[in-house]
Amino acid sequence: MAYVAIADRDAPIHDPHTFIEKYIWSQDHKVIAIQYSIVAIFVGLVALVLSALMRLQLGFPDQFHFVDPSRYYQFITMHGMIMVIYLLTALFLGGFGNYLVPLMCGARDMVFPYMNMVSFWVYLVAVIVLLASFFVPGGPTGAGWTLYPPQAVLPGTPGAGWGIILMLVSLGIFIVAFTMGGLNYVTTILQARCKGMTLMRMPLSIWGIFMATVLGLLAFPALFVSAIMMTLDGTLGTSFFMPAISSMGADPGHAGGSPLLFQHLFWFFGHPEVYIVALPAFGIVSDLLSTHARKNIFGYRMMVWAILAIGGLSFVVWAHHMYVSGMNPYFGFFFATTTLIIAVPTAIKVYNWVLTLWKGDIHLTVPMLFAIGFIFTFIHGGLTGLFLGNVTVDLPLSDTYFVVGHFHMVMGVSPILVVFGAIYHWYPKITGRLYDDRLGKIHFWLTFLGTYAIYLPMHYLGILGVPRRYYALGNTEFLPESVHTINAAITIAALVVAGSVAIFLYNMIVSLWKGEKAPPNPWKATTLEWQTPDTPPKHGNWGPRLPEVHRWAYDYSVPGAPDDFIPQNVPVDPKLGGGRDHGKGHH
Ligand code: HEM
Ligand SMILES: [Cu+2]
Repeated sequence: MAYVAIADRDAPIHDPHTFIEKYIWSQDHKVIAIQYSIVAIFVGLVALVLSALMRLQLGFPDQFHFVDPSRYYQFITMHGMIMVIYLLTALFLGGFGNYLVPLMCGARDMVFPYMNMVSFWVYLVAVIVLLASFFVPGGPTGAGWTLYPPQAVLPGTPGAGWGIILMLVSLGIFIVAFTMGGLNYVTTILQARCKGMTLMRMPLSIWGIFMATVLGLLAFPALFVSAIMMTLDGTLGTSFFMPAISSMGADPGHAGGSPLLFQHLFWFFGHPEVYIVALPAFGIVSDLLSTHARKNIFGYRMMVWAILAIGGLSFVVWAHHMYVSGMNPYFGFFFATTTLIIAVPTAIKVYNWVLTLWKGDIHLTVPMLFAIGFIFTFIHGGLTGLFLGNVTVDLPLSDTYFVVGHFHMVMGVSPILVVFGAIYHWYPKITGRLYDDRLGKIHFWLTFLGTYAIYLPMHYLGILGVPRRYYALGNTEFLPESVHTINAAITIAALVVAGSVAIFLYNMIVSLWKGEKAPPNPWKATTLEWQTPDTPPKHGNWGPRLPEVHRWAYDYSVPGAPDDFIPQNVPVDPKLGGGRDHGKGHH
């Protein structure tokens, strides 16, 4: 018998019997999480290959003639969109969200398991529609991941026929899938936590996933309507975004639309999207740091409020992406101010991560290495964000490689490091096997050092004036010769990093069979997912009885306790310390 918990009550749920019900049309959040992750990682590898092709062109412009200007635009667009939406958003929420929410909250499954299953299959359709655009006449859209009209739908832009329509349709389908999943995560977190799991006892991973999902539910609709409106502009000749314009000597028949309206709608979604990716990473990295430093997270309450504050503020900064659009200077002043205010809760989080490590019993495990790597890359990406957030500094840097360096550091590499750390951290629970530690460490060092070799020089290129989205620089007069040498070096580093992904995949796949059997709680962690009766957990997660929670998620190294960790479901012994509880004061 399997159960679903609504609040503290157990009720029977759909019990699968056949192979197909268990692993294909599965309603088990853990299977759905793995399905989401595999598809996201697969499509992410496509984006990685595209970036390697672009880098080959940029590093050795005379050797690789198969990347012509049109292809280059198409590759940029598909690479950017896939990385942000179809890899990172899908992996953090559809993957980790699905796996962790019920387990960390002490629930048997999501509240709406059937809708959860449909969410994955709709996501798969979105990915197929997206990838189909590689095979249609004209190929995928080359409008840039920002899809700005009017060029996105005008002939002359690669993929202006089929490509852009498939992109917009795919995004629409993705948003439907996300909404079905997202309503599940939010409802499950609010309604299906086990007894004793107060909001202020939830692990920060759950807080991050929760807030990111709320942001998604509020931000994606802006993209959804823009996708519909632009599809109509492109197919039926409406003029929501298309102004009166002549294109290649002809009149495409549009009048009165506003391209700027699209930019506002896009970035009203686009900026919170950065935090849809970042907040789950913030939450997860907090738990990794605490667990592997054997110390409670520093300033738990502050961390929760910072997540909420960052999420709220992320809706009032969007026009910092539009400083060069000719906006009223007062408007720019407002958005620069809000942007800089976001730095405050963000900096608080960084200080708290560092203070969590302070005097900790730091174990340099593979997940910990990735978590510490994240602190570095996030600080560096965040600092250049302060530059770009100021209108006057942004104007000359806009659309240069400084921007490419900044956003890859802060929302490309940083979340990816957390993704890797999280996969290494939860792999023993998900698969029941241990991976090869040495390969994991090699993977870390190649990725971490390679990342800096790729992105640090890009800031310098940008200050020299190397423009973004150019497929070749030619013999541009104002750029010194060193630019070409640097570009070649960046490409070599990028190929090394891309190659190191093979080590990761090899380790993850081969360890499924060759890896040692994992103990149920190899990291001696406190959170509930490590306390399941089976490893990997079975459908329904908890056997006959739901867990009951007695303490927060961070009872590491409690003075006087026999072990250096006390799981959340261990009752509080009044003679011992621990059991700190931010929701209701002490016991
Ligand atoms: C080794 C890994 C990666 C490499 C080598 C790489 C390389 C590149 C290159 C060469 C460009 C085009 C730059 C230009 O000409 O303007 C680009 C753009 C971009 N990348 Fe990456 N990238 C990597 C990982 C990522 C990740 C993880 C993300 C996730 C956020 C990401 C997001 C983007 C975005 C949003 C764009 C902008 C696309 C546009 O301008 O429309 N990249 N990347
Ligand atoms: Cu932004």
